Formats: sequence, structure tokens, C-alpha cells
Amino acid sequence: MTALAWDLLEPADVAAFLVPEGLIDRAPEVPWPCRAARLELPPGGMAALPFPLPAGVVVLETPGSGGITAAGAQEAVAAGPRAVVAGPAAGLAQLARAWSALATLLTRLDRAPLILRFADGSAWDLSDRPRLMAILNVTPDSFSDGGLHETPAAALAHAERCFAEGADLLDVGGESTRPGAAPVDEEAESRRVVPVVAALRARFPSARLSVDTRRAAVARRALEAGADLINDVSAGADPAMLPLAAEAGVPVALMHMRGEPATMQRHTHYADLVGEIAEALESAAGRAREAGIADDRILLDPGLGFGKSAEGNELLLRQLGALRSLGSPLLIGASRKAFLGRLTGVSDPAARLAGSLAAAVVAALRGAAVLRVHDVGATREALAVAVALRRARGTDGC
Ligand code: HH2
Repeated sequence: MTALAWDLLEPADVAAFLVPEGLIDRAPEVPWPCRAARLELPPGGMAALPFPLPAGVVVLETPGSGGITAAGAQEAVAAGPRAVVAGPAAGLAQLARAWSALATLLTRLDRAPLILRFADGSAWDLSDRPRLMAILNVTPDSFSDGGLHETPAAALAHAERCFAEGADLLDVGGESTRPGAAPVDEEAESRRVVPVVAALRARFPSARLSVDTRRAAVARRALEAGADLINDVSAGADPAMLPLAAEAGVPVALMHMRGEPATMQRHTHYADLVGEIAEALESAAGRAREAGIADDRILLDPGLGFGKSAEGNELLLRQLGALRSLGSPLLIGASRKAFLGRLTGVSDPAARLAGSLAAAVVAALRGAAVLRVHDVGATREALAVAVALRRARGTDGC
């Protein structure tokens, strides 16, 4: 069987391929992941499915040895937005262990467009193009821009440039979370972040600002100073964080990390990286919902570089499509990170622009909704091309 032409599928086109039991196991060359989960048809085929198929799901039954062909995949996708359900057993089983899990999954995949809603009720429709979250580290020790924006004047000048270059959101952080970084105390973090958020809010009244913090007390003060979103690399480890976001009605970005920045690179082995991260993010989103945060206020982030090996980061980017099946918009922060330096041979983080652009384009093509970046203008240009070419696919035969 030919490898399915998954790369020809629009990330926005989610298609469902329900395959007879065993077929995929007999076709190990089919790349995992496609975009969701495996469905093994029960004896009796489609008629025996224990749940109704959501609208828009196409079923390709492929009796015999033909399997799903690239042409069949194309044909199904051309018929409209769908959910992909296919892949090798080991990975897919993580995402759909039972019929009910698959039913939930398909319902989520049906939920379109992806929306991120702010406290004032306005919303981004994330299905058209990825949004750019520009990085502003007000720290002495961040891995690529530490010490550059510590004074309010320097921070404002950097923000000015980011917005002029097309940033949709500015992420202000007062604690480096690079591997090995020591934690900063709450007071010191607040002293760095809060005045900068207040100054940015005064200077850019309608701009979107986020605060990159693991501490609810810091987040609360940043929200009071004008922040619109909480970016929490610990996915709500501080028990007061999720209730705070719910009370304030602000969106949260929940990121996967193993342990603490100081020690996380000691724990980079996973039996099933993508499956385990999908599960952890799913449970983070569940905790957020339980705290009262609405679905359209949740962003999920696999946390590139946070307790992952270089190969793990690469795998996550390659298989990002699988995480789209969680049903929440995905945030990706690859910018200037060490795994890019390893691939390109560029050791100075500030010089990793080309690698960062390649990663941003790949992430966008695999469905990332928000990209956290240092180099806004260059990323915006690269994405303009990638998104235009992505859109052309399927409409003009490219
Ligand atoms: N990466 C960093 C910090 N915050 N937040 C999210 N959601 N996703 C990320 O990948 C992410 C993040 C690390 O990058 P940076 O802020 O540039 O460096 P440092 O932590 O050294 O300040």
C-alpha cells in the first residue's frame, strides 16, 4: 500500500478514515500520526458501531488488500472538513482506548472553528491563520534575550517593535524557565513584570498582553495591571491559578512540563511521548474546565524543551497533528531553542533565526494556532507564505 499522502491534507481539513480491523497493523509504513485515533471496525462493520457518526465523517471501508490509497484520501478530503481516524495501533490506542473515547474525539474534531475568547467577550478565530505571541523577557538570565529588556524603556521599545512587525500578543515574563534555571521568588517576579505590564497597557491600550508566570499571585497582579491572558508553563500547578483565570474570565495557556525547570532535563524519557503528553494536556484542560474556565479560553502547549530530549522535541513537532485531536487550539514555542541549534549547528541562541522560521512554518502547517516567537517580523513573513500556500492546496490542485 502506498503511504497515505497525509502531508497533502490541509491541517484545517480533518478527515475520518475508519478502517477494518487489522488493516493498519498490516501497513506499518503508514506514518503515525495522522490526525486522530484508530477505529477498528467491529465484526459486522459499520452497522455495529455503537455511536452515531458525526456529520462530515467519511467512512472508507477498504475490504481486501487495497488499503486506503492516497487517491482515496484526497477524494475524501476534497468533500469537505472531516476528521482523520487512522494510524498504527501503538500510538493511536493512546488517544482512543474505547468507543466512547473515540466518540468524544470525533465530537471535538467537529468543533470548528477554533476560538480564543478574551475577558471582554471579543475573540480570535484561530482557524484562518496562526497568531504570533511575541516574547518579552524582563529577566537578567533568559536563554536568548536575558538582560536586554530589563528597564521599562527597553521593554517598551521592544514591544513597539514587536507590534509594528505584526505581533498579535506580547508575552511578558519575569522568570527564566530555561533548563537548569533557579526559581525566582514571587516578589522579585512581580517587581519585574507588573510595572512593565502597566506601562505597556498605558502605551498600547488595545494591544493583547499575556503574563508568563507559574504563580497565581503574580498573575493576579499582572491582570490588575492590564494583562489579558495567563501563560502558565506549569499548567496550573499553583492551586490558585485556574480559579483565578476562571474568576477573571481570561484565557489560559496550559503547557506540559515534567517537574521543574531546574531538573526537567533529567526526565526526558517517555514510553510514548506523544500519547503521554496528549494525556497530560487533556487532564490539564479537564482541570481547567472543572475550575470554571470555558473551552474557548483554553490553549494547550506540548512544551518544547521542557523535559524533552532533542529528538523528543523533533518528534512532537513532526507529530503535532495528533495533539489537534484534543480539540483545543495549540500554542507552540520553538523559537531559538536548543534542539534547533543541534539541527543547524548554530550555538548562539540569538542567531537561530533560520531554524526558528523553519520550525514555525512546520508547526503552522501541522495546525499550531499560536506561535510564541522572538523574531516577529521574519516569522510573520515566513508564515504569510506558508499560510497562502497551505490555503491554495485542495482548491487549485497544488
Ligand atoms: N518557552 C519558554 C517560556 N515560556 N511558554 C509557553 N507557553 N511555551 C513555551 O514553549 C515557552 C513558554 C522559554 O523560552 P524563553 O521565554 O525565550 O526563555 P526563558 O525561559 O529563558 O526566559
